[in-house]
Amino acid sequence: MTIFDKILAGEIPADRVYENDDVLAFRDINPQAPVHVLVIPKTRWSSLIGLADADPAAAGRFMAGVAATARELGLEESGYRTVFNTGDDAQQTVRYLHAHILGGRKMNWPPG
Ligand code: DGP
Repeated sequence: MTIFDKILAGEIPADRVYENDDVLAFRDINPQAPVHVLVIPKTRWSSLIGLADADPAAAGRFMAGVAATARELGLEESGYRTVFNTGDDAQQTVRYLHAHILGGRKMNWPPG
């Protein structure tokens, strides 16, 4: 059980910005950009690695939910960055698959 399981279950509060049948999106508690939202699938995977064996349709609905969240946030015109941290080297801290959506400022490349 991770903190994101608890947010999805409504057991702990989060600043929810978008939800559909497949995903829940809420603001990151430690924002790295003016807009920093996390999108989680309602079906649990620990990381992107889990998607390798997932039903491609379910994986696709998750990605569509990420894009729909960015649209809901009004980021389509300016653009935005999506990040998936996977495992130790990427410093994934919450072992529940989540996409970071970052926007509202010019991003740097390469990322750290
Ligand atoms: P990472 O696993 O490194 O991809 O990032 C996890 C993110 O989750 C991190 O940016 C901070 C955020 N986070 C951790 N705990 C909470 C929480 O309880 N509520 C919210 N809204 N965000 C959280």
